[in-house]
Amino acid sequence: MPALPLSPSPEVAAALADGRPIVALESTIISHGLPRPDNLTAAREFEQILRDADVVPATIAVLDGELKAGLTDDELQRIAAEDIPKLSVRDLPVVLARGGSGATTVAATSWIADRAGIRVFATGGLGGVHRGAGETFDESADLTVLGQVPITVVSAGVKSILDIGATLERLETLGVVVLGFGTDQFPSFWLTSSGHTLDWPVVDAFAVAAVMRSRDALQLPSGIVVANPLPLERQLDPAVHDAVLGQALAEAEQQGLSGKDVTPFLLQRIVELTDGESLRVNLDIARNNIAVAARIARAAVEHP
Ligand code: PSU
Ligand code: MN
Repeated sequence: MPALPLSPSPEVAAALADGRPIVALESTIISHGLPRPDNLTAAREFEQILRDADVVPATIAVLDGELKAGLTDDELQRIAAEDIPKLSVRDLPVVLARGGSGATTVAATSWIADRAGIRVFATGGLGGVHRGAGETFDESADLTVLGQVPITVVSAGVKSILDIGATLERLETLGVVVLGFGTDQFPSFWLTSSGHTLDWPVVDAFAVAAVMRSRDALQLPSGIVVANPLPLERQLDPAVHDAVLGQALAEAEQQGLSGKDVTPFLLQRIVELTDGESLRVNLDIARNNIAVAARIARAAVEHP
C-alpha cells in the first residue's frame, strides 16, 4: 500500500507517543463557518482552550498535498485565508494526488483524525440531512463517515437550517451512537433543544469514555456523537432565530444554491441578519464543545 502523507505536528506526535490527551479540531469551521477576521482569532482561541486544560490541540487540514494534524500559526493563517477550498472525504484523494490544500469538514477531519490515532474531536455543529433532501438527496457525508469511523465528536447537534428529525433517523440507520451530555434533549445548535428527545443521556465525561470502551470492545466501526447544548440562558433568542431562519432559507432557494455552497451561505446570511448575535452564540457553542471534548479526552486517557 502506498504510504499515507500524514504528518502530525511535533507536539501531536509527542502526545501520541506518550498517550497524552489530544482533541482534533476541524478547519472548515474556520475557513467557511466563521466570518473573517474573527475566524483566525477563533482558531487560535480554540487551541488555547485545550492547552489551558492540558490537552494537545490537533487542528486538521490538508496543506500542499499533506494531511496535517496540528498546525503552526502560519498554517492556521492559511486556513483562515479567503481562497481555501472546503474538502469532504471524497475530495481527499484528488487533492492529495495534486499536492493541493484545503480545509476539512467534519467528515474529512474525522477520517484523518482516526488515521492519526486521535479519538476525540470537537466541532460546532454537524452537517446533516438538508430540508428537501427527499428531492435533492443533499445529505452531508458527515453522517456516513461517522458511521464508518470510531471517533467521538462533541457538537451542539445540527443547525435548524437542516431537517433535524431526518438527520437523527439517518444517524440511527448508520449505527452512530448519540449521547446527550447532561440532557435528554437533542440541541439545534443555536437553541438548547430541537424538541427531539434522546434515548441516552450521560452524566459526565467518564460516562462517555465508558461508552467508547464498550464500543471498542464490540469492535463497532462507528462513531459517537456527544450532543452538548448551550444552557438556556446562553441560547439565541428563539423569536430572532425563527425569523432569520425563514428568510435565509428563502434567499438560498431564490438564488438557486445547491451542494456544498448551501451551508456556508446560510451561516453567513444568518450572521448578517442577526447583526452578529448568531456569531456570538456560534463561538460560545464551539468553546463549550471544546471544553467538554477536553474532559472526554482526559477521561479516555485515564481509563483506556
Ligand atoms: N454546520 C455548522 N457549521 C459548520 C459546518 C456545518 O453549524 O461550519 C461545516 C462543517 O465543516 C461540516 C460541513 O462538516 O459544514 C458540512 O457541509 P456539507 O453540508 O456540505 O457536508
Ligand atoms: Mn451537501
